[in-house]
Amino acid sequence: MPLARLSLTTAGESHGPKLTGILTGLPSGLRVDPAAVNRDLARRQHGYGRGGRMKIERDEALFTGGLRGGETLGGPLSFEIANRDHGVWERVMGPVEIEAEAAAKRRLSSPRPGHADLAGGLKYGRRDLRDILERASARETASRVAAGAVCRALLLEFGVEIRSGVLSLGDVVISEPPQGFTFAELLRVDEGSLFRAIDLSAEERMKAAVDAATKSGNTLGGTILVGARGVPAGLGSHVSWTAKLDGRIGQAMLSIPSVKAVSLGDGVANAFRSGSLAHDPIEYVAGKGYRRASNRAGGLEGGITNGEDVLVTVYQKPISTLRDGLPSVDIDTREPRRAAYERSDTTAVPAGGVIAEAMLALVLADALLEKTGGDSMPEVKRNLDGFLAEQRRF
Ligand code: EPS
Repeated sequence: MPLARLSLTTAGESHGPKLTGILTGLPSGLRVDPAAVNRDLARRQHGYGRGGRMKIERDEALFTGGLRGGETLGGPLSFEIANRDHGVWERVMGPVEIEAEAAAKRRLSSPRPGHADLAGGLKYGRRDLRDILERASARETASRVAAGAVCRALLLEFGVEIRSGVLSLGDVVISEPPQGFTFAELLRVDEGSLFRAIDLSAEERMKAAVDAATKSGNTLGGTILVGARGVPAGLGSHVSWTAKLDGRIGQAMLSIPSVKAVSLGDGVANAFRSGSLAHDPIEYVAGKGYRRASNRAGGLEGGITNGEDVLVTVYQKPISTLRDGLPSVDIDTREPRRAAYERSDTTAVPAGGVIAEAMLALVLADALLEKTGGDSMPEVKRNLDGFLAEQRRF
């Protein structure tokens, strides 16, 4: 499991009445600003290449437990996000009652290659593959973004900031500067832009690529850099494989729908370099402490943060719902049949960055609280300050 102290449970189907999230393990006294949470939810909905659904939804988190007057109490934090689209799906997706005829019309019997449809149907014994689709849908990530926004608020109290930016979309790839991408590039991302790309000048080509894909019924993946700065050294641990923070970040990122690969720092590039060019020389700067001349490790060594910026690249495959359907089989006839098409997105890469930020916030907040302990924000702060003072004496 990637989480040591926090836990996040999400519930809800894509076209069900609502999404629900429960985040446990937070200290008391954390200020949660619903407007900030809703800003992240809106950022997730933003981005060129989404389908019709995003015009229907207006995601907002309604906090229902664990908060009083905008401050956490230390108990489970619960929230809900309504699915506006449920209005037209009620007869098909009612949690207690459905209408057989309406449900039969929306039944899915030819699974989409690349989606959970068939594997999930086989596992759960559900012959209406909608029973799998609805929960496997990336709609669920709205709950993660809301929980991530709360974790982001906690991290910000301790000077940790998280950002992301799109590095490539389809075959439009932003060229890497000689020193590699750094957190500085993430600070320049224009949140109002179409793709949240690291280089705004690439967006026109990205738009053309998305338009061409939409026109031909295709979909596009991409790569995203997500980073955190201000992360103290000493989060995570080398002592056992489950404690290693690089593994915990990897699991969190790979759990995002469509994310199929993760690189920590120059993780992928380093596999092609010799050792003398793959690591980060250690320096000591009086008054500042230990520093690195470069950050190829992406802020993680031996499963522990080293005080440099945490940098993670996530690789998103193209969405597996294609307008013309990929070759598949009808589970009723077992004859070849094109996969079913449901309204979907051409690309969700810009949203992927916001989701990756949320997952990084969740894992880093968890690792920070794991290190500090503490039931209240002042206690967490006192313990962190003590730990940082020890580091300065090291
Ligand atoms: C998704 C299919 C689309 C996306 C959805 C993820 O939904 P629909 O079938 O209702 O058009 O829009 O993403 C969201 C609803 C969201 O909030 O991100 C899928 O199959 O994964």
